[in-house]
Amino acid sequence: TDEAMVAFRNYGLGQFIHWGLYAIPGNEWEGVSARGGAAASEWIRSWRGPSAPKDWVNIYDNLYKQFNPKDFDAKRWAKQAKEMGAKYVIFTTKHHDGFAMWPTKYSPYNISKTPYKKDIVKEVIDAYTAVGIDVYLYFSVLEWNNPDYMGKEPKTEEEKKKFDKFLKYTRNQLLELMTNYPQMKGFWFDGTWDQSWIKSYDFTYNLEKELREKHPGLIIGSRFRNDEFGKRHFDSNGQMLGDYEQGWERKLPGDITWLEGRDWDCVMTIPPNGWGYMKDWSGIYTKTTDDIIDMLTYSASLSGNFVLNFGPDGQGKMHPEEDKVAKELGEWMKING
Ligand code: JFZ
Repeated sequence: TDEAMVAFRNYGLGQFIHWGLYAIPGNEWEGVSARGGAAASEWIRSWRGPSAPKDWVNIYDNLYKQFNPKDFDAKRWAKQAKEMGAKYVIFTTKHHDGFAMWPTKYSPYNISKTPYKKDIVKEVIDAYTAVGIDVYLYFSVLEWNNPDYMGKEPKTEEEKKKFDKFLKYTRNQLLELMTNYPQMKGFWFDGTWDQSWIKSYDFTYNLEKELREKHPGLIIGSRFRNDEFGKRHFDSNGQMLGDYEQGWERKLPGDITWLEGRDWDCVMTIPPNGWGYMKDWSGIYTKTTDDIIDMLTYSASLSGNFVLNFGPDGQGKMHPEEDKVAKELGEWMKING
């Protein structure tokens, strides 16, 4: 609806949170850094090569048995985001590893199976909503550990059956999220770069329609139905996809002709790459609060939302450098926001 879009346009500053099982290793395992093998810490499950621990995928897929964040307090996060001046938050409900941070009925690989047990998505939504911050849900369609997921077009009858099952599963989870958390404002889709997904045009077209019908005012980014990097997203009829362009990731739009008639967001990390928790920030160039303010004001001048990422650790605490930027940015926002 227009009203929801007006709210989106007025956000200016948002917070992204990448939190999941990848927070436990924090881009290293038993003292060995995965930086060479998996550039982004939330991609550590795909750590390969000689530095990777033996049986790594299996170790990773069992990390959920240790997930019990003793310092997690969604209210503290929400307070920090509020003080920073964020008007909306995007929270990872499920990243590429397939682990659900809510107790989904559709997969056993979810938060209820951890020692923590409680519904983290609910805690985040309740805490942020209580302080007046809108909540968007990050959702990766791609799932590395789902046997029904294929990174290619299904060809054989068996593959087609699997793929169909996967599409139904995806639909179920999205409807479940909207039903469980009616306060949610939108989805931030990811992992739709897989060709078989993109080509099942009818499915995504119909699903987007259904999601909108069931949740009036729902905001969906351009990536749901296509994810060609560095391009504006259109469907085969030349129709722009989604409510806003999700194209700019860790970079600001250079070619501003792209922005004509289009709302947009830019999501940004403080380290060069890596969205999940990284223990060791030494030896990398991290953005200063001044860098962030430059990017934020540039985005605002072109009517885009700037979304700053945080990757809490396995216990639920932000990295000290993130705390510092949040505090300094908040001081600036109080005067200039
Ligand atoms: C994706 C994820 O793979 C990553 O882990 C993180 O969650 C990030 C927010 O999104 O990575 C991407 C997706 C799209 C682009 C680049 C990285 N892109 O459009 O350039």
